[in-house]
Amino acid sequence: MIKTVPTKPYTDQKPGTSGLRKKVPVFQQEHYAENFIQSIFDALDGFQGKTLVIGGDGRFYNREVIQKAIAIAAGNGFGKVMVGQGGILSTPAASNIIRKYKTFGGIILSASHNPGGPHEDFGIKYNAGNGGPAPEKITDAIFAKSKEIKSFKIADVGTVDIDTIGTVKAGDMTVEIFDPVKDYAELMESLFDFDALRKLFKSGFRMRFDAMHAVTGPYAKEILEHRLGAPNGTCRNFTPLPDFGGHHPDPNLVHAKHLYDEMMGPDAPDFGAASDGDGDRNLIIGKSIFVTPSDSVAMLAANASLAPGYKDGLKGIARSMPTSGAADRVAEKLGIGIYETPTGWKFFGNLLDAGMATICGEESAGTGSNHVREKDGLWAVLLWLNILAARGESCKQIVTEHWATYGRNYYSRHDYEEVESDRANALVDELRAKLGSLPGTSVRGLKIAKADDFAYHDPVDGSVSKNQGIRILFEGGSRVVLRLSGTGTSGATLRVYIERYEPDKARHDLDTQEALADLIAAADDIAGIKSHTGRNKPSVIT
Ligand code: VG1
Ligand code: CO
Repeated sequence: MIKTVPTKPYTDQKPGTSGLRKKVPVFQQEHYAENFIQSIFDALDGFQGKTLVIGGDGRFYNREVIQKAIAIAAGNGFGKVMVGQGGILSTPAASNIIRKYKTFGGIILSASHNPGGPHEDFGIKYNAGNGGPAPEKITDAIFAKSKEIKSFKIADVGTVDIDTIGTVKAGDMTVEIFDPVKDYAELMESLFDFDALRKLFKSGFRMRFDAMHAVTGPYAKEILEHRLGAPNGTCRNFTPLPDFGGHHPDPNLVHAKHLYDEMMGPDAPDFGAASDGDGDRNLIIGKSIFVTPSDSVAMLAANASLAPGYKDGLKGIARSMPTSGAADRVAEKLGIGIYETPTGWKFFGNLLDAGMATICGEESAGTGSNHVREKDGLWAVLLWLNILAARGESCKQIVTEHWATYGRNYYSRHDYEEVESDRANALVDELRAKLGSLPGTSVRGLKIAKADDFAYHDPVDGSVSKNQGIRILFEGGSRVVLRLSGTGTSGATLRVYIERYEPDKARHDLDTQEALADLIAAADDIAGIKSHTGRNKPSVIT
């Protein structure tokens, strides 16, 4: 029943910030997906007879690749695969299943916040036995295998019914189709005070959750409306669609502008939230206040002990380097460790496994904790709700009080999307070359204290990851960070992160772009953003 099929390597299967992402037509090339899945297995050992979790965010091509993954897993000798019903499994739910059932690892099919459809994006990533994204050592090995692959092993198992819960055989391998929501909902129930949340909704608290036609819909519907009693209609766009209704399932102020507008409107609900394609990101908007993701990490960490799952406090906080320093001030006050990692959740795994960090976060709307090894959109929403219920205050009160206590980190990210790769690389190369000469010079009245290319020394395994983003640090603590995205699928995306700390309470209600205007101008003077990209403004401002 097992065939060895000859194949030729593709040269472009290098995993990025979070797995391999390409346009669907690229994935549809002959053996493209098969090659990558076989390369994952070729980079691992010891899985004979073990269990693999498989699921995805429901985007176009999900069901086809799930069938391929099942057949190749059988061909390579896995004993069992666990597949979310309908091929559905959010990224955090997959991480939970891997951990809860102590499986060997998992394959998650998603291009996350990128759009879906026949001409849009698809992705494949591998998560290891701790439930977290494969570390660089493994993704490098997968890429190396993909460049020398000669054949893949596939079992002739026909089309497996992935829509009916139960257990079937695929050749010698067992296939278990399970409810993708149940275990995750139970995990949330173990962390948060569901009684208090039920009371909150009963008291008339109004919430809007926008699943953006992506994978979080079924999870949000079950947890918010069914288990917590939020009124029918609290969740919107909750049916996962292969093309996400033609939208980008990216919960930010551009792609979730309708939610922002509603939350700023006259009859706004008390609390608004949204999640991305694969359910690991969160957008938080209170009634007439937007909470930046960097602030959200800090505020969740400062208040986490109000939720039962964190009542004993936090061991430490970790944030990616471009994320604002708001969380650092919370860690300092709590007297716990703070860790600064490169962009991408894979770098948090060691800190979480070692018990050094409890809460982690990224400026890109990703927050999570040691309950799984991925960022977790709905988890962040539920922790916010638990804090709102416990404090009995509005989101806006909590935010303004936080700023008054810790100061405010004005923060924004400017993205220049689909820039020609050569032009983006030239910008980075030129900037890198002059980093040594920048300290001591002034731009727009701002004195540069330090300029470097961030390198991460993992305190747990000693590994070093270089070139993780260029930092320009000004005297007084303001900074600009520039890096190229590792999740895009056409051209290059330049990300410019801008931050300024404001201790003065009287200056906490400025417009963010105005508060950062001198730094934005300085970034252009230093890096030549407009001239290199040929753009006079960013494609997306968050
Ligand atoms: C982006 C974000 C990063 C996040 C990654 C995956 O990466 O900046 O913080 O971890 O997406 O998120 P990049 O390399 O494009 O900047 V998800 O929700 O798309 O898996
Ligand atoms: Co995501």
